[in-house]
Amino acid sequence: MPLFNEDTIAAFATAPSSGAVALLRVSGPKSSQAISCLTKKETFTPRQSVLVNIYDGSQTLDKALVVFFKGPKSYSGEDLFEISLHASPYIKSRILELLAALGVRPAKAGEFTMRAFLNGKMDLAQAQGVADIIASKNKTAHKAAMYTLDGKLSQKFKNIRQELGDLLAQMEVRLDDTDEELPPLNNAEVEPLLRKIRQEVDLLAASFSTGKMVKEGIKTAIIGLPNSGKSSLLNALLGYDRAIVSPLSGTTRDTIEAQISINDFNLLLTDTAGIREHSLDPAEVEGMRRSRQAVENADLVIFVKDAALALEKAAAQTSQILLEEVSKTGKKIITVLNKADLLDEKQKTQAANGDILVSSKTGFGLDLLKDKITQTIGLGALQEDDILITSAVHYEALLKASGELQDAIRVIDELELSAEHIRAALAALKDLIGETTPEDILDIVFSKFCVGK
Ligand SMILES: Nc1nc2c(ncn2[C@@H]2O[C@H](COP(=O)(O)OP(=O)(O)OP(=O)(O)O)[C@@H](O)[C@H]2O)c(=O)[nH]1
Ligand SMILES: [Mg+2]
Repeated sequence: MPLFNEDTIAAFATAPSSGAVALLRVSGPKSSQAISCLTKKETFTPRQSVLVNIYDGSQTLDKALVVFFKGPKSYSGEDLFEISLHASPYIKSRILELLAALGVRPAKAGEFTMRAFLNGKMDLAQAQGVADIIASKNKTAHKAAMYTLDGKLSQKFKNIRQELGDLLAQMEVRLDDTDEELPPLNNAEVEPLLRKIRQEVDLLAASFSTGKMVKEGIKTAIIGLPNSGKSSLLNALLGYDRAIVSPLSGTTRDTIEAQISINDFNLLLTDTAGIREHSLDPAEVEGMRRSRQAVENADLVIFVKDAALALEKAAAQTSQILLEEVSKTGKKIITVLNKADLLDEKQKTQAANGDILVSSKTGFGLDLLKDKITQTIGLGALQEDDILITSAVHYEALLKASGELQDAIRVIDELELSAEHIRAALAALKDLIGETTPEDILDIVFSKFCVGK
């Protein structure tokens, strides 16, 4: 594949705002020339770190460590420099200006990795792994990303493609075989093979919902009647006072979001306004609308009941009606009986009824709740070598392949038609590792990267 352009690009690989040192990357055909101009040093030995002055005209702008990577043995596959500068906002903006004057333009998001892909340093699935590893916030997300980066996901895609390619080849020789010299394919063997391949594709596609939760976090809405202790539970899980708590019912109006890490997963918690049957206050009505919206958006609902009221028939019934409404969304729900500290042992057994007993006040039951969360969402059962799809581009390609395979099975008795669907399934699978990926898909993949990677 030819390199899509000849520009030389530069960008900081480190975060814009913090740190003592900033790492600048310069990649492309003019990089040696540009760095020589800035440093007044003619040549750089590849992979050797040297301390040099960076000049701004006759003035020294900074003392910097420079490492040169000669293409193709570099991250991008081109001549590439990594320059460690002092992270002064002035130095950082000035060096980009000096480079621009030498014909080096700022890099776009993901452009170094896009070049690495176009120069054959990695396939598209692995490039996705680069973005995922940078974004990984916990052990599980990190593991899934490392699998992708290591090429294990690519290998899986390639194995499926190989099997399908072999089968298609068999079909195609028979389509070309007008004299019918070859025995026809035995559909009693072809069909189970196609089904097996489709099952593998479907399994990978099905891992997307888990993969997405692992990567982005489990969206969890805290729902219940007013005053049940939703905001208190949010604060207790977080370990600090994020939301306002008060004995008055109807305290929370806006939804409040916060993140925590539990059992190696990320939880995106949303505290919501308590839902009651009637309210004349427009702000509260809007708050309740947002609570219901939070349920719609959630992967998981924590439904909070008030232990102080659990033994009162009318209150328990109101809570039950709301729970039934939430259940109708089909979302996964964990019911929690909060304020357990107000109950004696006998009342606890009476009231709990399958709910998880917690006290946001004392912290009682929170660990059990955390375990229940990972269990309910199915992440507790994740195996060591489970491969997870985390990219929407991969997911869609797999769905497309699965649909084509289904069609191929349906028309299995018509060799030509069936082969056509298998060809389409193969094309979708090729998109996954970027063998034939159209440019718009590449743009989607790489636009999600940070600048400097
Ligand atoms: N004893 C006891 N009191 C609690 C507990 N959790 C919350 N409370 C009290 O219950 C009252 C309501 O708590 P909030 O957390 O504001 O309840 P909420 O569900 O967020 O209420 P709204 O935002 O109005 O819907 C406050 O007075 C809390 O101190 C608990 O575990 N034990
Ligand atoms: Mg509240």
